[in-house]
Amino acid sequence: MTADRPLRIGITCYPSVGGSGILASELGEELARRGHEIHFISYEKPFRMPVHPRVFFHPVVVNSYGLFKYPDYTLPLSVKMAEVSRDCALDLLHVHYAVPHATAAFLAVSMLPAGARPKVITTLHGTDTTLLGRDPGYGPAVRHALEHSDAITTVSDFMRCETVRVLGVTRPIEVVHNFFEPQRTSRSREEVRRELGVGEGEAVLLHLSNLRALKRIDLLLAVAARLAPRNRFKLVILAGDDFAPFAAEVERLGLSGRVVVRERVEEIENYLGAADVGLFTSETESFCLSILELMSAGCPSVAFAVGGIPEVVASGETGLLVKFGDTEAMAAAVEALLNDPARRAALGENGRRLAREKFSAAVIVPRYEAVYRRVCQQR
Ligand code: GMT
Repeated sequence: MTADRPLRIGITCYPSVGGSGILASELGEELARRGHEIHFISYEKPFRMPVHPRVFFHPVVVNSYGLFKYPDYTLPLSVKMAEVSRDCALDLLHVHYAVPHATAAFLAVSMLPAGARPKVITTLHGTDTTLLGRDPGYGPAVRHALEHSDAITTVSDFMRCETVRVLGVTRPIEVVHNFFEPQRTSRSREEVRRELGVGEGEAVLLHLSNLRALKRIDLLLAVAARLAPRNRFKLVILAGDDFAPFAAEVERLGLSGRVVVRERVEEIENYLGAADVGLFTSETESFCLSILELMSAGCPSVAFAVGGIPEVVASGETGLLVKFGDTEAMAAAVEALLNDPARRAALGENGRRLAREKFSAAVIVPRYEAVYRRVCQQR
């Protein structure tokens, strides 16, 4: 019955700036373009939620009660998931990031009569396994929700192995890498560089992240502080959160004139197009969507070889990877690229090609559709 008709799909993700929410939003947009009906269910509209006649948003309202010290989101989310599933006859709920979305989906399905239950697909994005999975207060609940999902996917082979190792999940976990589809830029490279105050002969090192502790902004700034001469670069940070806590460290390292911050930027393509080298210092990443975003713009990145990053970056071919924590080696790798524009361009072009061939919507979205069709056919 669902062999090729458009599907009605509920998507739940964190709406704040973060790779999993961005991926879920872009997936919703691509699926809507392919004819499916998409229902986002979350406490706010996702950061990059598309505007499309087949895309709908269902807010989850969380009331606060004096009795509770901590407000609960899981129950109102599960009730909304059940309500939307029933009212919109959803075929499936695709939840991004397990905590608490997979548990809420499990509850939602249990609230519905047999025959009106959507299938549940859980996509693991990172710290739902690597951090919360290890937490005795969360791990068993994450494992339980995964064991009851109709399909589990994750964004890298690293994450698949970690999920098996940390949570002991026995169900098959399918690796569906992240994708990125760049939008057209609305400003030229020169205009953006002018806005950023980039001088003649200066290179733009670009970092994009939500600045959480594991992004190791301390190491990012330490690498920038090692680069010589100082007047050859601007470190541009597109921050998904408030950068103020790092201002003192910028000052202490004498980087005040070198670091340019833009917070919660929506049109990232303009900035991607203005970059010369991407710089990433995370201590772990399941994938690192930001590196892929830069690759799509033909810009190579330097990063630590952690987590799933080596699945995204072929070191020496599409970017450069160094051992975690070695800020000296990382600074040397950045300087090598700054000193050799031809190599930079070659790595960038290789990256752009790889992004298109391996990590584009045309390649990845049909893989999600195949998972959907498969679970919808299961009784
Ligand atoms: O798991 C997290 O820490 C949050 C999550 C997010 O929402 O940004 O990040 C993960 O998902 C992204 C999209 O799949 C990946 O590109 C990031 O590498 C991953 N972050 C971590 O693993 C730290």
